[in-house]
Amino acid sequence: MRTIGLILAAVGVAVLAAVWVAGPARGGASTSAEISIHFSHYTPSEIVATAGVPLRVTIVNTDPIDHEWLVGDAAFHQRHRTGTEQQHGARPNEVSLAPGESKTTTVVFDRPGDYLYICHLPGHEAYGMAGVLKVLPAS
Ligand SMILES: [Cu+2]
Repeated sequence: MRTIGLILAAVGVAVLAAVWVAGPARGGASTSAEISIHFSHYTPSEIVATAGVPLRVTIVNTDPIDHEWLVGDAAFHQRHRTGTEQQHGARPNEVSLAPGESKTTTVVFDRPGDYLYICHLPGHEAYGMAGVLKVLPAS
């Protein structure tokens, strides 16, 4: 139990640090965020943006294996679950990361809603490699 407590404390510090780096703007929405990938999980697993406002995202892959950061709606993810595209990079909402690699992209969603970000490399989504980009209505 003591070990679990220490792990939870470490996760809490990481989440606080991530929130601080992201710099919440109005209504908890950000215009920039940093997402760390560690042990095939995204931290933070939730980021908030505003509809129509560009969000600059830096994804840091600290793992020694390839990962992806693909963000979009349900239909987008269904296509990628069955897709055969090995490398992404031509579209701002599709990022492939080599081991230890960091990349920055800028995405804009015009419609409010929840857009998942998922790694669709085999087994990664099932392992829990998913998060949500919440897009709030523009005020
Ligand atoms: Cu992955």
